[in-house]
Amino acid sequence: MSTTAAFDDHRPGRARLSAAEMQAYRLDGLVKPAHGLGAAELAGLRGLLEETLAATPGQRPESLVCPHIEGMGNLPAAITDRWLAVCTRADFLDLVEQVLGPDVILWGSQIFCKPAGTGLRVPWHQDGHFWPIRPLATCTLWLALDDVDAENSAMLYVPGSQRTRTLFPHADQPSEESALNAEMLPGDVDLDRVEVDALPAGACSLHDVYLVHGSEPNRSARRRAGFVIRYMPATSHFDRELAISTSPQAATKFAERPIYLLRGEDWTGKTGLVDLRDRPA
Ligand SMILES: O=C(O)CCC(=O)C(=O)O
Repeated sequence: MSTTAAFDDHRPGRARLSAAEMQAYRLDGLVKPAHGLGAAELAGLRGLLEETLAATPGQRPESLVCPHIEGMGNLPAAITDRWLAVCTRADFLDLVEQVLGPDVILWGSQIFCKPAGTGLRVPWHQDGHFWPIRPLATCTLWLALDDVDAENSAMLYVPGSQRTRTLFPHADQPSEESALNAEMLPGDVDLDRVEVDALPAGACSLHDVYLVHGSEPNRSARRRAGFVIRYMPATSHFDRELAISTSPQAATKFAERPIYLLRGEDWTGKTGLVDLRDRPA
């Protein structure tokens, strides 16, 4: 497994999506920015992942929800603070600000670590089916902690499937073999147009809340680990009353979890935000 990042060490200053990257996000619903982690940062995060897995015995590693929040999954602050620092990185916020606008909320994160040979399937879905955000809007940053490709079950997606800005029906299908408890109907997934979100370790992709995506079980001999960070614009409301269950394996605790304002202003005033705008990068 490679531990060599494909990028130079992160430099201070703003990270930018190029015009072509912005266009790809608008057209395809997913973009792989040229910006990524340096080798030392990647090594640190992979160590943090190992500590997190060691601290959560008995939990499926595809479904470690919100490791940035103390107490979620019984994680200690010594671990959660470091995941929170990843979620609040200035360069990541610079990237998502370009697609969400200047008012940025951190409302969730998840480790999707599929062990070699045993990783669960992530059924075809649109994120927005599961999430109590109104108006519906979120940009997910998927950060590769291993090299991920078709062989070790990288995320699959249908480019352009986000463009209708509608949610397709999802059928309830709770299963111990699956990381989510609902799946889109087969006729609504255009399998002829599927692409692979292949990324070298340290790289990330950004995807839209309406994008059709999923992933297969990991049948390879290589682990497939990613850390996903969920950002929404503070012009939307995270409605804690609309809490629904997303996963057979994980407690999402939508009603009580801390949700953080990271940049700009809270325009709805209804979510109940923790102000982290002054947190040092
Ligand atoms: O990592 C995966 O396989 C799925 C991730 C996903 O569904 C998401 O980030 O929204």
